[in-house]
Amino acid sequence: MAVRLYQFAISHYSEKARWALDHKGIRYQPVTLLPGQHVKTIRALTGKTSSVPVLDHNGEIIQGSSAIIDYLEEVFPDHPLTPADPAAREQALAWERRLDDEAGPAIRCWAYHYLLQRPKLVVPMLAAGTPFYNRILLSLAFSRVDEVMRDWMKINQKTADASQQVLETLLSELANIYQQQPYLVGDSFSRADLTAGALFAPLFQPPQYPVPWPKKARLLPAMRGWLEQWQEQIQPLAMLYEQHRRA
Ligand SMILES: N[C@@H](CCC(=O)N[C@@H](CS)C(=O)NCC(=O)O)C(=O)O
Repeated sequence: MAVRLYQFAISHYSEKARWALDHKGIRYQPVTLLPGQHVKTIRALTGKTSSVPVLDHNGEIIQGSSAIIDYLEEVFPDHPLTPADPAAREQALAWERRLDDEAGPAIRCWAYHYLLQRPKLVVPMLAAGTPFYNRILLSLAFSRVDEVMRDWMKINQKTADASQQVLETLLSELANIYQQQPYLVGDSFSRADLTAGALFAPLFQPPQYPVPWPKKARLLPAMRGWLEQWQEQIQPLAMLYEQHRRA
């Protein structure tokens, strides 16, 4: 039985899939691609869009973190991540959809806007898990990398500011819930919590996440300042990750 996960080390949607696989104790082989060079490989696999993560289970190809969790739940039902109760299930899926649609893109836009201004920090993160020469390649082509990434994901000061607003709303709401109860839905850990923990991980930079996180002191002051200001709301997510992220 072969399970492969096509991914970027840095991708927080890939982290969702990695966490779900680890939660279920499924052995898998990560296939870590370099952003940019991934397009050909992923399109050949899916025949569709080029986004990661993509799961290959004995030739069964599933693209997208949420579809991957659905598939794992069906084929590897042990250690479930979806509540059995129909109402709780709907609630967990609704949280996952909202976090996927709002938190994921906002964290990415906000973080890259600042990190792309620090090539020495972001290049090792983008190339993590791939052959060492990719760092050199990305460094040499950095101005083009910056241009393409900003263009592709519509990253600029205005969108970063709008993303920050989205994050503040979500972080306040999540912190408020986690202050009153241990999980977003019902009384056990579910895909809703997993999605929150994985997508927000770049804000608390857990050591298990397979990229070389930059030292706080080297971040742009605007990024560092905001992270410090929102530490209290970020903390419950960091704790959730620490408690539930099995290696
Ligand atoms: N909704 C998708 C989003 C995946 C996504 O946005 N992946 C990004 C990396 S974080 C990606 O692959 N971008 C490059 C591309 O689309 O070609 C999921 O949950 O998997």
